Amino acid sequence: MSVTAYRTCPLCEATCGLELTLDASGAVERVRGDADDVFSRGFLCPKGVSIKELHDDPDRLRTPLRRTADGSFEPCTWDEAFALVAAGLEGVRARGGADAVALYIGNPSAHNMSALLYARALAKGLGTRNVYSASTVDQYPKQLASALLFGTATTVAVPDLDRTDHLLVLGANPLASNGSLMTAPDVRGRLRAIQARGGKVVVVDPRRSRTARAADEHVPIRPGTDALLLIAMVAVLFEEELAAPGRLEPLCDGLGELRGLAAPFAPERVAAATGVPAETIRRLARELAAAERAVVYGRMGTTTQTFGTTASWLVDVLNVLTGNLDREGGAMFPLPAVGGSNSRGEPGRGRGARTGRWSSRVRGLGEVFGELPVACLAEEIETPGDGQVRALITLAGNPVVSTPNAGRLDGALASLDFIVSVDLYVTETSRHADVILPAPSPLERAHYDLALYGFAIRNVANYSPAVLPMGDGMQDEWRTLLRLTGIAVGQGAGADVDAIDDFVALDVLRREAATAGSPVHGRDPAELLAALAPRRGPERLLDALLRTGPYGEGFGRDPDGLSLAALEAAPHGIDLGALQPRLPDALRTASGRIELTPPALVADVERLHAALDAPAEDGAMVLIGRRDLRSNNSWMHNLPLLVRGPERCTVQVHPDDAARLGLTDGAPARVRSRVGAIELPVEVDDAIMPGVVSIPHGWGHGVDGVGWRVASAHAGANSNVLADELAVDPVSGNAVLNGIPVSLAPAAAG
Ligand SMILES: Nc1nc2c(c(=O)[nH]1)N[C@H]1C(S)=C(S)[C@@H](COP(=O)(O)OP(=O)(O)OC[C@H]3O[C@@H](n4cnc5c(=O)[nH]c(N)nc54)[C@H](O)[C@@H]3O)O[C@H]1N2
Ligand SMILES: Nc1nc2c(c(=O)[nH]1)N[C@H]1C(S)=C(S)[C@@H](COP(=O)(O)OP(=O)(O)OC[C@H]3O[C@@H](n4cnc5c(=O)[nH]c(N)nc54)[C@H](O)[C@@H]3O)O[C@H]1N2
Ligand code: SF4
Ligand SMILES: [Mo]
Repeated sequence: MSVTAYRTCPLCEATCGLELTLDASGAVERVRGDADDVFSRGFLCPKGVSIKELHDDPDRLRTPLRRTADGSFEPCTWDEAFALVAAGLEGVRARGGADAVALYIGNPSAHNMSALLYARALAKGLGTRNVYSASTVDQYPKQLASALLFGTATTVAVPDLDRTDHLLVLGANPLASNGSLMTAPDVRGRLRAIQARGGKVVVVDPRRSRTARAADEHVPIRPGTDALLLIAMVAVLFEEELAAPGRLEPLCDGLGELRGLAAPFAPERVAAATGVPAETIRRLARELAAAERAVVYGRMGTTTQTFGTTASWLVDVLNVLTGNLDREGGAMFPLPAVGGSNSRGEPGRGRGARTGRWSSRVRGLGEVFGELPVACLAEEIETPGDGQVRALITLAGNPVVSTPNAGRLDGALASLDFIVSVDLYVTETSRHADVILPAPSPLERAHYDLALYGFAIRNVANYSPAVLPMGDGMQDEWRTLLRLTGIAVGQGAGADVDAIDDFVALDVLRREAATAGSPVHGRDPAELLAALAPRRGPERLLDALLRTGPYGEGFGRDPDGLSLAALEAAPHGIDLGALQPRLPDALRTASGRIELTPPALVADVERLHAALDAPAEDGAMVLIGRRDLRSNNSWMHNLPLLVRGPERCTVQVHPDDAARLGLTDGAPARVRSRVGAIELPVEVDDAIMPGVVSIPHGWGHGVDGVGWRVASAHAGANSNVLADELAVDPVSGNAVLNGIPVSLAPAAAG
């Protein structure tokens, strides 16, 4: 007899509902899209299907590992593992202080309730300034720009895909990535619907991506020059009197200053640098202004580049100037059921963004949202002195593949005194660990998208309980994180996890009870905690947050409101409706206004002037990345379903460049940058613009000691060996992963 279970897919940001069929033994027989899911309506992609292979993967860790004298790993018990961790971390802290322990938090933690709810306790317990994450090789420029404009890092305006008539996409390829900072299952279907209702989709990208192919227009652009294109569009709006913020005008600070800032960047001046003809830039601006409901959306190509924060800012400046911010069919602010940073406390005003409260020790790059840029990690490990990093905790991250100057970081990790990795596999990173603590498979844990619903194009809430019982010898990841927290706060390896969990939950309720406007303002936190019994762990916290959230039942105040029990009764999710205008209430700037010209971004306009005056050398090549539908950063190449078919880790080169450089389709090329070199097959392809080459990230599994047998057989090369750790967006410290200067030459075959 088979059983059906429903589960939100945790593998990308789209949050698709999966329908799993299990046989009597609990083995997964089939994975399909859940046709009744309120958001995804049956959509899924090949990665969703591969959740079965992920669960069954024989290389996935099912017991803690410890390093042996000969450098290999052996299984050990959890108690043995934590005793080693306690000794390792305590030794490093005794010698070097709190900052000697670094924490790196990777991408899957954003899809994981345990990490989202408990990693902060760990970081706080460690008390280190050396907190790093995948966010500084990703979206921090967008979040920083949003925080400067609107007040918090998660007040990010997302495209109202289902109601817009005109979508201008820069540097995103949602047909491969399934969307990012735009949670939307089935982006392809939603883009087709825009076209079907007579709207237009335009994609600005150095490469004719899948999304560009599906669009009405593809505009090739020189990597790293989006900010120039965008500021020229701003200039056109002012010059041609098309700027019309409408309802928001009285709420905006800096409109006049913007006009002056943009004026020198006429399209005719930026055309050469961007590679976009002036007439095209003018038309893009006019079409955006003329469309009934339009939205500009930028992602990886606009954030992980030298003008990441400034480009992200200008995206929203265009949304404001065309009257499309916070209106239907424009760029809107979701109101998630849980975790919203702009729905608590006093509406319409807040502390605003605070950054640079401390700086990295070696290079002096500023803190952003409590983290230091991961581009600094290797030097913080290698450079002696007070505060030198000597130990590392990695949580759901693979920085040796994912972060710049991967070769240097790989060497730096080998020099550390102690590393503990919480992961599913022995990866390029965790192979350096002294102890690896396994995390359960996605099917062994409950799920709620605490982070991603904050970026969703509809307000949705969907909870999935664990599909399968925990395997023998596994433990919940939140328990692992709290045991690490116990060690961090000096309670040692034997700390009482349940007591720490009670403390964390009580703390959440205490803060809620102290917040004016909260439905539980003034109530007794201990009594609220008792009302959540017998739940504990992430479920208890989730229930507390749902009940006190904007749709919550308020601990008895509104019987029709949300609680975890309400979500448990709705396995296909609860649709909370289309996005609604939320300004001015959602603002959390100190001024209570939209701060359109934050000083840090105004100052960066100087660099834009300099970029205009420094044209690219003839024949110079730059590297950009590329995502593939059947890949997911560094860690899903071990699944046979996803690595089938022709090799995908290739360097794509335009035919003219291939001819000029003597490169042949299928033959190996050597690609070199300031910091490293790799070899990989050439793919001659006119989809990429001349002067630009593309290599996907996340590969390079052919190193000694990884526990990925399938991935090792499809190794590819690590593109971040080429990424320069000194190249960062100076405003956010985010790494430049798109627009890396490289040279190419044929490599000796074989
Ligand atoms: N050149 C270049 N570099 C890039 C990018 C690019 O476009 N170009 N993209 C960047 C981006 S956007 C990102 S987000 C980063 C990703 O960077 P990282 O987050 O560092 O790397 P991932 O490949 O996502 O590795 C995730 C790790 O988490 C483990 N894992 C998976 N699920 C779980 C879980 O539930 N619990 C635990 N504990 N572990 C789990 C996996 O086994 C894997 O080892 O890479 C960045 N690097
Ligand atoms: N299949 C798959 N899906 C994924 C992931 C994955 O690895 N594989 N990773 C997930 C993660 S962690 C993230 S953050 C998201 C990312 O989601 P997206 O941002 O949609 O992903 P990318 O495919 O990196 O899209 C970046 C695009 O920018 C273009 N580009 C490069 N440089 C520039 C530039 O200077 N200007 C402009 N305008 N364009 C440029 C590239 O050619 C590429 O098409 O995807 C998520 N989904
Ligand atoms: S699109 Fe994303 S969420 Fe949906 S099935 Fe694929 S990986 Fe899972
Ligand atoms: Mo990412």
